[in-house]
Amino acid sequence: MEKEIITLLSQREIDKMRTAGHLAAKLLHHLGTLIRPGVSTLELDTEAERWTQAHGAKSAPLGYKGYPKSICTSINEVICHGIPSAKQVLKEGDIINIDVTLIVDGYHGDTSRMFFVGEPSPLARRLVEVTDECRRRGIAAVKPGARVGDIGAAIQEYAEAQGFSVVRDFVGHGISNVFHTAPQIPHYGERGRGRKLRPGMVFTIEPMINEGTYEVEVLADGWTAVTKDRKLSAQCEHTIAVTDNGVEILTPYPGEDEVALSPDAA
Ligand code: EYL
Ligand code: CO
Repeated sequence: MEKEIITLLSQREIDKMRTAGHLAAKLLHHLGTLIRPGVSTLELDTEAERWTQAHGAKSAPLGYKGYPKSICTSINEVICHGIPSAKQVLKEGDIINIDVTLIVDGYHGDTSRMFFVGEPSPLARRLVEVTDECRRRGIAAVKPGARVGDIGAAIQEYAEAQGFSVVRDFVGHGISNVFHTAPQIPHYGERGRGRKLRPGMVFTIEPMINEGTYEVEVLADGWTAVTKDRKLSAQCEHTIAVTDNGVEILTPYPGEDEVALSPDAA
């Protein structure tokens, strides 16, 4: 197989990715403060678009391949690409992923996380905690010289040991002044396989972890991806950069460490 070209970003470009990423994380936090029973996902989308424009940024999903809204809102059995709607009203016990991608000065920041609507079931809470830990472990596998397969292996090993499954049909992706580019980052795989990571590579890690089967079904709307067995799914996403000695999270959530060095990095 021909090797795809993976663009390495300059320090100046990574600075722009950081600006976009930090603003995306700030929007995600803002939307989180609005979550409560009775709020519709359309209200979240409307506020996201207003906030984005007020901050001089652009929503990347809006119009991307015809996508009709500014954010994705994926509730319970929805894996990803849930479309905000007035008919979709949050209720006590729901778990919801909000996924935002902002464009600032031409560069993208892509991040998502789970929120609880009131009190989740113990199972839902555990699924969300495991998904968060999967992202953390995937990011910790990133350093120069490591391979793409190391990331997926770290995620898959932990998720399956916890009794959950890893979605195959959607993967992380390179991101820069384009929304989606090489490399693809599967959240499953084998250590030592795949492309070698080099300083300047920038991509997302966005594991989708399911309670039951990893199989996906896309609803008749053509966008919404749900679990085939309609059991719960959770996802969280960061945009990261490979640095000279490890990894930088470009979309740190308020309170989260901005720079996460690999455990064995200097
Ligand atoms: C648009 C395009 C099918 C998003 C992401 C919105 C949705 C379904 C075709 C990836 C790919 C968000 O946020 C994303 N990744 O982290 N497409 C996306 N769309 C869309
Ligand atoms: Co995203």
